[in-house]
Amino acid sequence: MIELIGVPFDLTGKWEGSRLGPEALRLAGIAEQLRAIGEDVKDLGDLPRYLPYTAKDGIRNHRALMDCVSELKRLVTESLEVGAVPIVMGGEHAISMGGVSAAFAQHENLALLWIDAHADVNTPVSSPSGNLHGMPIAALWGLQSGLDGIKDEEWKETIELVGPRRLPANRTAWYGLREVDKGERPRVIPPSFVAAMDEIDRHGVEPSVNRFDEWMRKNGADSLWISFDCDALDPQLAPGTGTTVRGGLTYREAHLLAELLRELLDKPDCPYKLVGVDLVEVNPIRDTTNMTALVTVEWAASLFGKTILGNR
Ligand SMILES: [Mn+2]
Repeated sequence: MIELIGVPFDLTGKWEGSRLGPEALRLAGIAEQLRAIGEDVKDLGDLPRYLPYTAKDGIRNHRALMDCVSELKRLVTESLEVGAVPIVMGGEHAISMGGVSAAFAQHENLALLWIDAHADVNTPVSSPSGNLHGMPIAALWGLQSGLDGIKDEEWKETIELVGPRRLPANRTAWYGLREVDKGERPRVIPPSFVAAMDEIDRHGVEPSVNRFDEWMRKNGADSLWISFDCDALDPQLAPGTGTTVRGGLTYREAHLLAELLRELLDKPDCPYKLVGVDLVEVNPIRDTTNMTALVTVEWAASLFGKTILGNR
């Protein structure tokens, strides 16, 4: 069973508007599309809205994010405990801390596949903007803030909330990267899996997905959380998102990626299973005719087994 969890949170990025993302994904037919391929889908509704608040000299809207992530972690934990596969509908990518940390608490050998134009592994000191939405992987890794005072205290609280385990680098995979900040670059290296757009341009989607499978097997991962930021897609295809970067995945590349991931997961000898998914950063305020939510829903349907001939 799939459980949909809406997280209308958009207070730590550059633009507000992705709080409308969960509703846009519903109107794009996420439940119907997944039911059409035989999935049992339950929509748990949305988390509450959290009010913006920034402590003096603190990280912008830190409290709101902590309250949101803490509640999401609780809901995803419950979802996993009843044997469901949660799909967390954002909202900003910072919320992924909630689902990933809940899954990691139950699956010690979890790997995270981060499909995104951005690495989102900034710390408060390395981030050019200071926006929390670019820091979720640094929090999951338990990196230090590099700052003093209230910002350091807030960052320590963040790390504690997503702990006590620290996601290891060799269970972190990036796919579709094309805008990595200078301070992030020393972190986006092996033993993590990295498939940046230039590799996908040169060799294509299939070899990179096969390399991902080899990496998963080598590192002994037995479970997988897929965190899909719609800005991994090319902005011509998915303009409705906060931080667009040209040169992203085409429609066909993205679907091939989803279909190949499904094929890997369905192999009888596959040692890892899909435990949860984020679909984040859909921002209808910046979109045209809900096309970004539509393409995100279609992508999710491919990930869960929709094929052209329907012969999964
Ligand atoms: Mn992201």
